[in-house]
Amino acid sequence: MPGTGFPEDDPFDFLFKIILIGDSNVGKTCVVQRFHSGVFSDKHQNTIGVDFTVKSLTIDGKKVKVQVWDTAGQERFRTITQSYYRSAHGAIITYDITQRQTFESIPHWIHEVEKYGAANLMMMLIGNKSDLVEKRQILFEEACTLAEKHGLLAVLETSAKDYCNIDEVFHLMTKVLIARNTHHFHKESPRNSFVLDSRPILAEKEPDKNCLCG
Ligand SMILES: Nc1nc2c(ncn2[C@@H]2O[C@H](COP(=O)(O)OP(=O)(O)O)[C@@H](O)[C@H]2O)c(=O)[nH]1
Ligand SMILES: [Mg+2]
Repeated sequence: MPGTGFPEDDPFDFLFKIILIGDSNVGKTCVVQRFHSGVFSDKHQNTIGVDFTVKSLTIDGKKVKVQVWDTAGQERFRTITQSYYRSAHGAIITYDITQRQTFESIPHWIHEVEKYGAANLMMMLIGNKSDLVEKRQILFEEACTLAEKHGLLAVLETSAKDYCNIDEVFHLMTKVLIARNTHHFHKESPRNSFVLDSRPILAEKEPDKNCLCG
């Protein structure tokens, strides 16, 4: 079964470091907690600096350790956060589908990754809180257009609350990182150069139906 774990002490084929970035309150900590332990907590706790969790997954027959770094979006932690971009393989840029200003910050976050991350760092966009349909301020198509413009890998709408598309985000990122490492892509390759047609992989379902748990 794809995505199942394996014993902690087993040898592994890959170790990937994935960072979550985005404005405060978009749900980064909840997304990471859901992925890591399957739980959702309603309480908002400010993330101080950077937290990390590790999860082992078996994807395409490969044993992968996924280190997820949850960052604080607040300006005052920015200097701590920047040093973590350097060794990351993937960045998940998160916005809240009910808060337009968090979507408008995305170019800023992309710029941060470009400035501080490795040249081939893989970027993905997630629109969290997809359960709050009635409060939606950003259409899925709008996010796809932005992702395409910046050459991001994919866009997925998630709900940490409803456990929707959470595992899919990490599985997709991991699959692509495995493919890239298997094909010996070099550090100096242009960003996301292996992506088919350099188009983002968009959800296969219709907008608003891209959540399987609706
Ligand atoms: N409705 C809804 N609320 C969420 C979701 N994810 C997070 N939240 C809430 O949004 C707030 C901020 O979440 P948090 O993970 O701390 O955001 P962070 O600052 O980006 O780490 C908390 O009150 C969460 O309960 C979600 O998918 N749906
Ligand atoms: Mg947080």
